[in-house]
Amino acid sequence: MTSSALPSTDDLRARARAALKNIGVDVPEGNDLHARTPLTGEHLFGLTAATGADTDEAVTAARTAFLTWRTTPAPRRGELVRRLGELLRAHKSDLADLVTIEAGKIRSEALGEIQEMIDICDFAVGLSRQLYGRTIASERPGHRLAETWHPLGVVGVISAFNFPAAVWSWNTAIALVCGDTVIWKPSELTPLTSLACDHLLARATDEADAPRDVHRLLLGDRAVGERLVDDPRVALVSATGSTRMGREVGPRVAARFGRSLLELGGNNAAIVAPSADLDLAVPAIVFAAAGTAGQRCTTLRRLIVHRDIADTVVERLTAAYARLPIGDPFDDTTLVGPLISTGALDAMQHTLSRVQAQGGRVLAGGGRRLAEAAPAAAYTEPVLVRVGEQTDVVREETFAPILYVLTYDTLEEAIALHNDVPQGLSSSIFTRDQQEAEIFLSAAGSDCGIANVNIGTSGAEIGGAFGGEKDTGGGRESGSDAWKAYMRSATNTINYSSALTLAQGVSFTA
Ligand code: UN1
Repeated sequence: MTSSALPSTDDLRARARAALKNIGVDVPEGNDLHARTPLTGEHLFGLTAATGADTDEAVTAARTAFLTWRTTPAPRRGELVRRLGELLRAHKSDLADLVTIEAGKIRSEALGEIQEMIDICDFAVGLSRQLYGRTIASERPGHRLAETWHPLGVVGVISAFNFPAAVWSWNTAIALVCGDTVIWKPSELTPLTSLACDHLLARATDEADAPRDVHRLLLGDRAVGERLVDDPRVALVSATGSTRMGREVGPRVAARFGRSLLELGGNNAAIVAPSADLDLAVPAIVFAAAGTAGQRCTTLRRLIVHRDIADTVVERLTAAYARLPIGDPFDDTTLVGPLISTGALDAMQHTLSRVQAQGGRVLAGGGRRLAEAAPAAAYTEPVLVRVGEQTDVVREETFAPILYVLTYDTLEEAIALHNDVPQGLSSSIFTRDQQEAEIFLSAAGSDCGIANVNIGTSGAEIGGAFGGEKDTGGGRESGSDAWKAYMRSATNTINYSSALTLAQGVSFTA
């Protein structure tokens, strides 16, 4: 199915302008960076990019603001984030418009992304009163040992096009309550969303009487990111994107003994066991694989189905794929919007031809849509591909809606297949057998940072820590105790006796 006609680029430009105006952002002007929309693939606005000097000045300003912010009581820092959350609530619809216009998300998922921002603000406000350290039993009489958490410094946030607002908020809301200041280098593909988020935070800082430079936005290309990566004044670089990007960022930050938090590629799989409730599993699989047009880092990319039910599962998925409404993401009936660019479509088609050359068989989808109506856009049918084995193409992440279907006979084999990829972000098992579920969640089961039962791989809540192992980079963001990555701990030994007692029984009396 292809849903109704596409909006024109002029309509989208007017809608973006209106959303920015409601938020309070002046329509930007410049020539070195282009806001465009994947809905038509066309240009919206010209923008100005940050220079190297702008980047250095932003780090200086953020560093200066840090010196005040770090001693502002954490619950007061929380007031800034509470105000940001209120502004996000008030402008939820405007922000979602920008996310749809720039990232191509369907309305419901764009609103969901803004909701995720509101949720992390709420979480961070609570956290601002819970940055707990521990008291540790000392081996010495009259001594106390304590663990104290202090702000870290300037945090550089590098984010990707696919969650142009939420990933920034996970990092920023937590970093701000932790007493850090933030410099944001967003994707070049989503500058308008970034301007809107930055402006709302600036409004919140004014209203909460916080230093303006607790946050700085730098629109620009890779050179801006590289400068942040190499600047020793940036204490933590939190980068979301491809494994290739992480392989460059990680060692460069480590070379100056900076910290990095990496959220890189995923190659997420779900095991479908013979006892699975298919009425639950099939729609969960379709959302995880085709939702966001396959452009989440948590997108389901591999389905490992028990041989006895493989034909039934494939038949039901094929039927569901045939019903997927593809087209204008502003149309409420659409479930699959465009890919971010024709380059992404080319990469998808290249992967499909490689996997077919390796014996893969396309079971459903894969055709291009709306090419006549919008030749510069990239609408595609999500595709199901049956593969006999996990070839090198299957083991790569292609950022597009391709779901590979593999079969298994024993759970042991399924888990081995599951873990036999370089990435380790998200995973799930569909089963009604508790023993199978527990084995999958155990130390000998999924090797991912996220492991689920009877729910797909994508769409995690903010309360849990988010991130993955192996080529996914090892970082944890968002909930649980991910905040500790944004702070430094100090161990304090306090002697409240009048005697000098040395640890480990050492005696040293002159
Ligand atoms: C991403 O794709 O970079 O779990 C983040 C999810 C979302 C976040 C995805 N909450 O799918």
